[in-house]
Amino acid sequence: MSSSSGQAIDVEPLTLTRFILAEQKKHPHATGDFTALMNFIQTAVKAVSSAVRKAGIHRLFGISGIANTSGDEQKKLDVLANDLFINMLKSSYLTCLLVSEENDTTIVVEPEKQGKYIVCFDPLDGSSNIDCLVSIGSIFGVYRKADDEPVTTADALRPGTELVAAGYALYGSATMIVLSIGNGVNGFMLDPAIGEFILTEPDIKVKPRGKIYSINEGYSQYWDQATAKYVESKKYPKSGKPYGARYIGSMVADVHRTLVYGGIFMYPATSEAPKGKLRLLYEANPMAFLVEQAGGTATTGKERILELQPTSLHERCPVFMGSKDDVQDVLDMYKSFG
Ligand code: P6P
Repeated sequence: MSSSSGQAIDVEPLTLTRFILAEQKKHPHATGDFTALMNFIQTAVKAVSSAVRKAGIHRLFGISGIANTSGDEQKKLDVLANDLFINMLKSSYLTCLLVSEENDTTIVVEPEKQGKYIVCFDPLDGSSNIDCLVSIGSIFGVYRKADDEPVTTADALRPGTELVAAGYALYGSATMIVLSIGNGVNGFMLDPAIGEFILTEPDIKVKPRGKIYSINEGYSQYWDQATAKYVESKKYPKSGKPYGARYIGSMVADVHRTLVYGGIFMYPATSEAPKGKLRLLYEANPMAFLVEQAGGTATTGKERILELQPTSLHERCPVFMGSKDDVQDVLDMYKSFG
């Protein structure tokens, strides 16, 4: 079917909402709560996407941040994104506890609004890249409350193996949500014409081996021996061609490229940062969940990231994730060099 302008219009777009509803129908006992929760997350992402794309224009007119709904103050994008996620998640009546990169402590949802989900999220990861228009993103991981006890911080300090869903939004040349609800990974592109996320990357699988390594080589003097030896082996291989180097400095963009093209993304521990930089609850775990669901591997170099038992909300962990054969090479280096 074509519109009057001759552009083809899909009369049955497979939207993210339809996709999740179809998944829900496969589970007779499903309540529809997760479907509803994802709709609220979609709304937050659409609003953040709109704000991110306006940021440059607002700056052009001397507006440092973005006017919030009341228009009476201007907020920096990462604060605005945080408010959007918190407000959407709370107003869903489906969450009881939130952990945000922007908040030092947990956000306990008012008792009258509590539901069964716990969401750990980074509302705008890589926001330092906004001014140079590098892709940035939002990252989220969803747990189901494991008991009927009153909500405590312990409800969020759970290993990534207990995640029921994880995803990210990439605000790049287009806006995309990449999501897993535990049976594979799918990518949905935002169609601004209809304001819906459309399934464009079904069943994303990461290649067993890639040709790209991704790490901030500026810190190479601080790397441990295993990391240094691994990177050297990619640059000066005993046989075959060297790997290409790509590093965007925005985790969502670097991990998305790794999922699509294969290879390995690394943010290792260093002598300056013994646990690395990336946060376990709302960066490493959700991304590790997605990478494993796509057939890849995600490790600290010594342990499976999803099996780490968190002890604090904002703890960090070293990250090596991507193609399973490439990550195995890192694991072998740690076995040799400790
Ligand atoms: P560096 C962005 O600030 C971020 O948290 C991640 O998105 C990204 O992977 C990392 O930090 C980049 O850190 O030290 O290489 O600039």
